[in-house]
Amino acid sequence: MVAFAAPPAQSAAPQTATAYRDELGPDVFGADALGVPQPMPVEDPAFEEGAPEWERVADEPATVEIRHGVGRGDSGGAVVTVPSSAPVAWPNVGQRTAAPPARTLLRLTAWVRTNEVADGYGAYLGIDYYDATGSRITWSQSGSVRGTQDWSRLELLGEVPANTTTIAIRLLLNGHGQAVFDDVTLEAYASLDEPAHSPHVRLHETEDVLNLDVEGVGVENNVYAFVPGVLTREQRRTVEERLAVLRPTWVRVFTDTNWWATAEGYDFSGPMVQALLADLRLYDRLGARANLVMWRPLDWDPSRYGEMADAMVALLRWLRAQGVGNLAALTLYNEPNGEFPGSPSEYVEMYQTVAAALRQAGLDDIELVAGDTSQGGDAFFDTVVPPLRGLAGWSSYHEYVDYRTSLTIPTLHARNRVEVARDAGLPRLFLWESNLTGGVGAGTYSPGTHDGVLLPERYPVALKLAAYHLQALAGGVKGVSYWEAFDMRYGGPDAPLMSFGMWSSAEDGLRLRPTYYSVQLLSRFVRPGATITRIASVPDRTVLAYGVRNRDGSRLVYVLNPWDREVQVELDLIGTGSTALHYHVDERSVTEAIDQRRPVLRPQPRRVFDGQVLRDVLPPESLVLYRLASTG
Ligand SMILES: [Ca+2]
Repeated sequence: MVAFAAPPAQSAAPQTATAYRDELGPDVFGADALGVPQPMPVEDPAFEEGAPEWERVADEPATVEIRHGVGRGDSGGAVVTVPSSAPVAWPNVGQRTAAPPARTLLRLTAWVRTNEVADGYGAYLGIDYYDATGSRITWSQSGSVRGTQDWSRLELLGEVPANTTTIAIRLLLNGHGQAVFDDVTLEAYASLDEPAHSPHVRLHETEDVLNLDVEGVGVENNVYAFVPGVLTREQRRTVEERLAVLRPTWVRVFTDTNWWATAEGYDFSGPMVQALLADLRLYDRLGARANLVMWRPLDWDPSRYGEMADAMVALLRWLRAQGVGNLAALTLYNEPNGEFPGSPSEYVEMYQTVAAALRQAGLDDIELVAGDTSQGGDAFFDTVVPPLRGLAGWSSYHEYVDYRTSLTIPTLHARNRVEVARDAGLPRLFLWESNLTGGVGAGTYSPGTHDGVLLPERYPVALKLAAYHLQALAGGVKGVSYWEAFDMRYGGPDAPLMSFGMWSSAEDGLRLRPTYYSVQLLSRFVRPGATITRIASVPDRTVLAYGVRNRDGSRLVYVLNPWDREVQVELDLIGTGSTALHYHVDERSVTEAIDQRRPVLRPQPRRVFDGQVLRDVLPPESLVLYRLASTG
């Protein structure tokens, strides 16, 4: 994440909580497709008239002007200028309009050109949602553009929350510099059907393939936890035992060239490289492939790309010489849209240099991961991923979802990234960092709290994250990864505690959290090479249900009930499966496992069912897994 992300953009007005319900219920349902849009009216969308409907929002010395000659093709445009003496805020040009019904999906697009935009989120689009009293309920925002870039198109998808009476579209500059906007469009799609509880649901397994050859579920791991002395022997054993239960298919690990590249040459004997070695050996034993992230490279300069490539090759060779067998991917820069100091073309050049060095060293079985952008990094992703076709093996992005909002936009965003990656010729897209966030005090190191409880300690958060991961995989993302395995400090004992973990820190007794069990139910059983299949549901949008076929022939069915009431299901299966091993997470079973400090979820008694129809009752707010076996 998170640790290194661009500052999140927000608007100045405070937000009320009226849009938010429980994180479960209808809010776990995403969307498969957008449908056909209808244009919504925008006055003077090309800034040719300076229409009074455009509000100009800026505090001096920042300015907002609509004028001729600055837009596309010398037409009119809107210019937001923030001199370096001005505070970084949210100056914008905006327009209000009556809101369409709740759950309507909106698409706002505009073109933007930037000049030396720095020190903030950048130039971007937003939609504010207001209730009848004029209070802002919440907002949606697009990705952003920073630096100096010629005309590019920004796009925002938003979902109208309940109780919205007015919306305002906004073209903003958060940072210093200048942004020019032009050619605004606003469209509304038909509202989605409201999900609803039904006491009885009929499910039919189909042969429809939703995603082929998926990689499964990975975790992020912090090398600092493996520095000698940070964990006791016993704690280390506990960590290993829990990771073994999770069986992550991938691990993503940060590295810093300062750990081994010194003025005198490479030195692999330092504590951080030794910790990296211990960490990678552990995951290697667990069968997880490793994605190394060159997180903090040498002092950055394009003239030193060769030196950077040599340092990475030296590390990879040394790790292999130590018997580390799971090195499979390499990412250059975490969240480069916020962290990479150069231009997109310099980023591409860096990948070209490192790709050539890997090839020359015979290390090109280690695949490069391109993109790896944080929220708001779509414009960067769209610029740098296509030129890396043929050089990188993977594309990647990160997403942290507000725990209170519906999954509609995040699931559509996953589908949008899948499409872009496919068009760019890098169709293997990994959601490399993901979690829910947005609690009180959320930020770089914490997802925040709700009613004083850290989000990953909340059972509803665990279930909603599983809903998100299932739908991202069904939407075409090849793998998802959880940020991050357990609470750890980045650095020494006084460094900040990263508290997104599936269990708490060593100093807090390594207490297990509900997310550990929901992640486990996916990571243990969805294996590399799996196919995700569609399960048809009548009625639709009462439960989430997906089929999984693993390469070894094992078949799984996941059904998620987000309601606070039971749902009876009748599941029509293909073929003649006749028994099912059956696991579930619900609040009771998870609380019991945590109280007993028991890392493994126990299966329920094996169910024998009559012919092809499995009948069951889903507990309230539960995720149920059926592992099917043929007896015939
Ligand atoms: Ca114009």
